[in-house]
Amino acid sequence: MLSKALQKALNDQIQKEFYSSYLYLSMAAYAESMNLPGFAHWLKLQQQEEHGHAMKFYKYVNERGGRVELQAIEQPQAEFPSPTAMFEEVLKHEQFITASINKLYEKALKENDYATQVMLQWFIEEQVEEEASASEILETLKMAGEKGQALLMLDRQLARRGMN
Ligand code: OFO
Repeated sequence: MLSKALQKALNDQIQKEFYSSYLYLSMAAYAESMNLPGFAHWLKLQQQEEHGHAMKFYKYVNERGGRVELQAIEQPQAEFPSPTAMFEEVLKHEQFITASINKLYEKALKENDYATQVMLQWFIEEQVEEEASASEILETLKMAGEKGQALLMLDRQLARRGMN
């Protein structure tokens, strides 16, 4: 059985994952408005992944006999100064999520909740990937600049992302 404190922390994390999903869909909408279909495609897949993260926590809380309580999701940012600025936000957000997962893990350690520690290991690994892919795109954007050919090529590259 999950402790009340851990159940609350997991419900908070479900909210953060749904917010991530909502934020990336908002970023996809921005990309569509900028005529960058490859960016939009990448962000929509990311949005689906985030939904999957939320549902992984949802399933886990239920499996442990806990109670899922969904929380309000705030309005995500809709406009960005540029695609680079948007990817700076992606990276910042992923770093925020990593910190949040780490805090959850610390809580599970303190409570000697081994099952939650094992479940969170998947997320700890996932966050390494999430930060790496955001920072790779951000670095490319910074190097290539945001004009013409280079941006178009990056957009084409992002269009090829498959579901991982
Ligand atoms: Fe982007 O990893 Fe979940 O939130």
